[in-house]
Amino acid sequence: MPVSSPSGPVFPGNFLWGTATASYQVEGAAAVDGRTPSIWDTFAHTPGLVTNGDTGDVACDHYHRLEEDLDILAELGVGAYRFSISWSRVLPGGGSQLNQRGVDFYSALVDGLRARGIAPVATLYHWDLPQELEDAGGWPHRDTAERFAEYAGRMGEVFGDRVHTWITLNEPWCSAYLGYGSGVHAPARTEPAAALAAVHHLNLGHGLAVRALRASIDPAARVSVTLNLHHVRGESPGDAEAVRRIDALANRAFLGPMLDGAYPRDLIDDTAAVTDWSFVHDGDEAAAHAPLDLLGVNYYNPVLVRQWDGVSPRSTADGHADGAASPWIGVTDVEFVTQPGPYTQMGWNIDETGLTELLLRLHRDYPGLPMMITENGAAFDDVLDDDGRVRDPRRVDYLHRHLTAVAAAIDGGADVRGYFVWSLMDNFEWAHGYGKTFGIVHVDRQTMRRTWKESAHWYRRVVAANALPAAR
Ligand code: IFM
Repeated sequence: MPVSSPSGPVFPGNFLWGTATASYQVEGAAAVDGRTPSIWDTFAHTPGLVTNGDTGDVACDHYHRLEEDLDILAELGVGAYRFSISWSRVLPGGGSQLNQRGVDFYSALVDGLRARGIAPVATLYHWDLPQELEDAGGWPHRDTAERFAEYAGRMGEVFGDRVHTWITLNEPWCSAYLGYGSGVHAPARTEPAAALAAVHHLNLGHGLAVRALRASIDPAARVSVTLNLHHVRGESPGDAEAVRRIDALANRAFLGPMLDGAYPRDLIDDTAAVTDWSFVHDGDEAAAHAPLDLLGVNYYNPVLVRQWDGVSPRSTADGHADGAASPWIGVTDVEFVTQPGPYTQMGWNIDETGLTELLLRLHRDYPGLPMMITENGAAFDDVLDDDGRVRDPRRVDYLHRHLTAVAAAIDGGADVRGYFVWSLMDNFEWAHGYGKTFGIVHVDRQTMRRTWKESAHWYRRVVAANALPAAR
C-alpha cells in the first residue's frame, strides 16, 4: 500500500491522528513513588472479579518504560497521544497534598511527548477513583464531584501550560452503570439508585471540573469529555419505545445535562420507581452544563434492541446480566438482540455504519460542537509468530472500515477533528484481564517486550498519508 498514492478517503489537513491508553491499564508501578490504591486495585485484588486473577500491579510497566513507549509513538508518527492521569498517583488518598514523584512521571510524559512533536491529550478520570473517596461514598456521594473539581484544578495548575487538550471523564456510563449498577467494574456495587446518583455526580463533577480547569489552563486550550455513546437501533419500527428508553439511559443521561443543561424528562419518568432524583439540587444542571470545545466519542459497535413481550426468555445479547444486577437501571421491557457477525474477541459485532450514523446524529443535535474519536479499535486473539511478526489482518480491516465510516461522516458535514486508536498497546482489559488484546503493539506478558503488529505498521502509513489506502 504505497503511502504516496493512497486512493481511499483523504482526511482534512489538520486532522489529528493518535493512539490512546489509560493509567491503570498500562502504567503498573501500583505501589511505587507514593501512589495509593484506587478502586481498581481493590477490585482486581478481590478474588474472582478479574479473569485469571490478573491485576494492574505491573500492567505494561509503562511507568518504567516511558522512553521506549514515547519512541514508539514518535515512530508511529502520530500527532497526539491520549493518556489518563492516575488521581491517586498525583494526590495520594484522594487528598489535597500533591505527590511530587507522581507529578514528575506525568511531567516526563508530557515533556517527552512535546519534545517529539506529539500533543498530549490528558484524561483526568479513566475509572480509577482513589479508594479513600469510594470509602467515603464514591460517585453516588455528592462530595466526590467537588473533590474531582479540586483535582482538576490542581492538574490544570501543574500541566496547564503544557497540555492543551483536556478530557474530564472517560465513559461515565461505565463508571456509573457498570461500577454501581451491574457491579462488573469497580467498585462492584449493585445498587440501582446509587448508580443514578453516580450518573448525576459524574455530570456535576464534569461541569465543575471544566470550570476549575479553565481557571488555570491556557485560554486557547480545548476542554472536552469522552462519552461512549450507544448507537441504538430498533429491530423493527415497533421498537421505537425500546430505542428511546435505552437512548435516554445510555446517551441523553449525559448529553442532556452536559450539553443542554437539563436531564431529559423521559429519563426521570422512566426511572421514577428507582429514585426521585432528589440528589439533583437547584443549580446542578446549570453547573454540569459547561461550554465545551470538543466532544470525545468512543465507538466500538452499535446496539440492537426490541420491545420484550414479557413472556419469552429475555435476550441479553449486550452481554450484561438481566434482573437486579443490570446496568440498564429501571428497564424491564427491553431485550438486547444478537447482531450478525463478524465479532471481535470481546464478542462485539463489527458494524462501522453505526459510527457514521452516530456522528451525523451528534452533528445534527449539537451543530457547532467539534468531535473527536477518542477511542476506536478491536480486540483479537493475536499470535506472535515464530518469525517475530504479529499478523492481525482483522484489526487492520476493522480500523479501515471505521476510518472509512469517519470519513463518510465528515463528508456528510460532521466536524470530526481527530481519531485515536484504542489502544497503543495490549493492556489490562478491566475485568477481562490481559486475555483481551486491543493493542496495535503487542506486549509480551513475561518480558514486557513491545512488538509492532501489522496494524501498527498499517496505521503508521495511514497517518503519514493522512489518507486511507483504497483496499484493506
Ligand atoms: O479498554 C477500554 C477502555 O478503557 C475504555 N473504553 C473501552 C475499551 C475497550 O473495552
